[in-house]
Amino acid sequence: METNKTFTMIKPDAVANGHTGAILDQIIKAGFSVKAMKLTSLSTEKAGQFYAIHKERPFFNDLVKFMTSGPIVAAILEKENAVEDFRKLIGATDPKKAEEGTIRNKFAESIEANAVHGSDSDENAAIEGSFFFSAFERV
Ligand code: 3AN
Repeated sequence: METNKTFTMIKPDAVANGHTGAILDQIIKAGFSVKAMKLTSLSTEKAGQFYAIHKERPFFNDLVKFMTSGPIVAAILEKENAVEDFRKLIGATDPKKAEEGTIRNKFAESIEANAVHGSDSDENAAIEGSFFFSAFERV
């Protein structure tokens, strides 16, 4: 299992509010390199699959609705200790609890519209990355 890659999405709130450039700048300045990236959008089916782990949670339907409400940017990022370092860079799920200077502290609107996703384990980083990108993708 690779420990040097993570997966992120810049969520519909942050893309719609024009924060894509500033968020990518903060990610790159923190030492991550972008290995793959695309501007895309999630279908209801795909968003449901991506967040299947939260299926029984009361916020699941709203989360799927939010994640399909507009374009997102999906990316695979590389850095030593990527998963843990990226979770530190984005801050807590609830932006009110996110540390000063973290991406969610600066750009998130609410616990749901919280600007960015970051994988929570090496295993999920690999699963989530392959959800959006294939290893030998070429145009
Ligand atoms: P994280 O994205 O910090 O790993 P998770 O995996 O617990 O957080 O939750 C996935 C997503 O579900 C969050 N990014 C957020 O958009 C949404 N979410 C989590 N908890 C809540 C909640 N209590 N109310 C509304 N949305 C939530």
